[in-house]
Amino acid sequence: MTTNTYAAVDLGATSGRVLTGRLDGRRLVTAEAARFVNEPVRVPVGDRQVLQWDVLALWAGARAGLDAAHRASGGLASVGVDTWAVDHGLLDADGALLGNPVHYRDERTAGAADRFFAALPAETHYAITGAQVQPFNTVFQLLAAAGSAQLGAAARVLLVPDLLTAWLGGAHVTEVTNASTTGLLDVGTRRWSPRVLERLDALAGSDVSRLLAPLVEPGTVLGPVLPTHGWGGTHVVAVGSHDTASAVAAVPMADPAHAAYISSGTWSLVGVELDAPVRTEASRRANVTNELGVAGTVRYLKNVAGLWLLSESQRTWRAQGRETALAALLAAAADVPACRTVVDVDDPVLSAPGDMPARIAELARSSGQPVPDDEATTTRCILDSLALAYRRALRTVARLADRDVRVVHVVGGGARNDLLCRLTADATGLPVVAGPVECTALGNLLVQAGALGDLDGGLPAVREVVAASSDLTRWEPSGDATLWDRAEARLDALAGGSPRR
Ligand code: LFR
Repeated sequence: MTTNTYAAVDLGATSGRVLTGRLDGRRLVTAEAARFVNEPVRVPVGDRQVLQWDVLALWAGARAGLDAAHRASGGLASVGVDTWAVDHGLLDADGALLGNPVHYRDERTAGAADRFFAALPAETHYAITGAQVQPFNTVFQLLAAAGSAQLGAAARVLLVPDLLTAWLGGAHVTEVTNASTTGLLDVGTRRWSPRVLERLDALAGSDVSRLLAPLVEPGTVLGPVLPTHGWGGTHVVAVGSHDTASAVAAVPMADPAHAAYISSGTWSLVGVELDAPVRTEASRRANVTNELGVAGTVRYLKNVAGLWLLSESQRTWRAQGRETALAALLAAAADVPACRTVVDVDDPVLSAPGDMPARIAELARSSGQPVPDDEATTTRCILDSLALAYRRALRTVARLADRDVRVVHVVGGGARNDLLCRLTADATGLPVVAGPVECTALGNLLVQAGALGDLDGGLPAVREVVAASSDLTRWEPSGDATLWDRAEARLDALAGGSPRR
């Protein structure tokens, strides 16, 4: 038995946490050292209110958690950082951060993708990167920032987890799982794509690509923490720094060839694990992404809007002094008839922060469906619509990857949303295995254990440890999918008659 304690800094779009883990035989014993909110802030820049991450508050929360973890454990063996994808900070030549990372939900990238694809056809870009097109991909963010004083002054660009990793240990690197979300990486070679970089530089009118840091694979020990932190003996390890990569690494799939996962948090990432990317034209048209995973894998998945719709609704209701406790919302929603109203959860009107219940009501009204008008009907509409979106995404991914999916694993915060898990089983017609909730942090911790030589056996071993260390709940499908078939047909009809992918 090893006595090493690892610490995971895991930052999500609404909260951050520091978890410690220690192997006890084939089990991982975890403890929470800190949990803190992540509250993005709008700040005027010129005539715009730019939505930014409060990265210094996140750093302070992580630092305090690591201090506590260091004291409680008698010394941490290692630390690894994961966060959401695509966003980044710009540093000057001294290594000072030039400004807050801009939030991927900020509107500054409007039109950037079209400008980029006018210079490099979308087909060519996908054939290289295998990356889905989202308005916020790093490549479009950098293009949108072209000509800004900040980009002009920058000597380095670091993705958010790499920024915190640099503050912990000093090294400037970009970890590949997150790099694969930038739209700048060749997913086949796992290296930056010279062709894409050359186009970005030409369009931006400057040498943006010189800002990129060298790539590292997850599981690389980067070196000791900076002496100034006062945690002598602790190493910084590059983990799957994209939160979804850490989560997928830890999904307790016994047979990955016949399993799908839904990493269910602010987003729902619905996909399968592959050995090689799928970069067909059909895949591009369906906007399925090939993100890099831990241990040489590919995460072939679709981004579906997730519990963001519910958390934004709760934020709105809280401001109105109304009911927001999740248990109460789910209990009330369970009594509303299924699929009464379904909306396209990926409708762009739902992507920016704001009054989600009002926007959902408007989508229902304009499509001639019953209008959700209270907490119960709105929550039910969100959960039914999510389950329906999962069904479609799963079928698309399985078809394009030629996979026979027999079980769906739901991990992350959504794993404790019993109603959503049950609806997901019903809508997909597949058994759902729910848990663990803290899958991302577990994946982060166990990649560190592997990097330090405390856990052999790669991903199968990681998943065995997760299964042995977690309480998992199984949900069987009800067997009658008629309701969901009809709801899907209704949504297709609303989308203009053509079945959506
Ligand atoms: C989930 C996630 C998704 C990514 C989105 C934006 O937290 O990392 O994988 O597409 O956030 O970065």
